[in-house]
Amino acid sequence: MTSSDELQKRRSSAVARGVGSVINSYVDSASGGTLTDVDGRRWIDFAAGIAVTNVGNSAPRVVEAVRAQVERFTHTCFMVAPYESYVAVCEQLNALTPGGFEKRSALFNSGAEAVENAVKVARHATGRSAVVVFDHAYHGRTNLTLALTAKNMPYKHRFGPFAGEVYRVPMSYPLRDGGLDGATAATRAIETIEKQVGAENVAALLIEPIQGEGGFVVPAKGFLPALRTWATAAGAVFVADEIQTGFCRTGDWFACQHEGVEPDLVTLAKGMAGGLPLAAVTGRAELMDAVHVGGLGGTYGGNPIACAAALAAIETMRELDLAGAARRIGTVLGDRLRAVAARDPRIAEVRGRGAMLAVEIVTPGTLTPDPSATAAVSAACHAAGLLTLTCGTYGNVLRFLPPLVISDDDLARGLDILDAAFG
Ligand code: PLZ
Repeated sequence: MTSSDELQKRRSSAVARGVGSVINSYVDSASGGTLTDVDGRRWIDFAAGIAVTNVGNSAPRVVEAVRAQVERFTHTCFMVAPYESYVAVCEQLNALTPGGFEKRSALFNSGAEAVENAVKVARHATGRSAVVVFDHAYHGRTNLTLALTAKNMPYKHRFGPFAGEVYRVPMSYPLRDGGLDGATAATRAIETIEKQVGAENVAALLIEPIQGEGGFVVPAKGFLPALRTWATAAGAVFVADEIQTGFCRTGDWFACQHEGVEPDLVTLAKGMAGGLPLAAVTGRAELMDAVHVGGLGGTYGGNPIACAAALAAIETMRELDLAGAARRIGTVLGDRLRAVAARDPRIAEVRGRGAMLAVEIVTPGTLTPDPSATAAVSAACHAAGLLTLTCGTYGNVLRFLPPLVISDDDLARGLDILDAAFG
């Protein structure tokens, strides 16, 4: 088999430099909680392809469903000749997402495309244009979603000008806002909106219930409910971006459920289809159905193979109670991280929920971010065969997103590597 070194050489003269990779090893195969590279090395997976393979890689039901579908038909375009699985995925999403009200869904290919479409729906339904987003937010890499994303490097740098009518307001970030309670942090955000945008101009308030790329920032309790209440009063559409938090990751089907928040629209992707590209906007029927026939779509959105995979992945999550699995993983992982934090003063905070946990790394005794220590710990994990990811506005957050089907054994071995990587 071609080695990773050889592939890396071929890559540098074939693949655009702008597309990066976390590791230089090339994957040969992957299953529940592990990857095997072309050099024969086994990796423990604490990344799940950035919270995608919640049901594991090549999950048995997903493989079977994809195989059956690929033999029946591969693509007709739902806008040309519709098929059942698209409808069935929408039915599942309408039933699973928070809120007992009547819902509709539309399917797309990527998270960014789902976010773009949530903004289209909110603007169309309200007749307003402003979109409110938060500090540290991440919503994608297309032009509109780059405007919604907060961080310059590497996402936005020299890619402007960006779409207009996007307004950024302060997030609740307990470690870095002096521990503001949720209600106070919400008041701060709302005052900014009312002063700088005007409540009556807001089409959508868009928020990740736990921020992903921005650093696994968990807002203080009460922050999301207060914003939800404000959006209702203002006639603005409350959009929860559950692209990274969704599908059992945080120990519930969706992170909003933790505080009983019912968004008007939810954006979904990643975990929903066991690794196949599929995304969705799900929400209030009167908003979704406000758009004229033909106003939403795309060639591949809701591709039949991806829909078959999603139905199988959702069935797997139900059958194996992967929300429960995420809570169990969170307990084991959290206990270990807190034990490491107790002896290592570089860890300012252990945070997250369920199987979406992280540590924020600083210069001891301060809140000064230490991205180089973060990169060094991550590199030590990689050297020992544990795939970890970093994130955060300051690049100083080490995050853990194991597949929810990871075995106790692999989880324990991964944690031993992680523990040792802190020295
Ligand atoms: N919204 C909350 O987490 C994708 C990005 C990786 P796409 N996060 C991983 C990278 O560096 O490109 C994400 C997300 C949230 C939207 C998105 C965008 O989803 O499927 O990557 O377009």
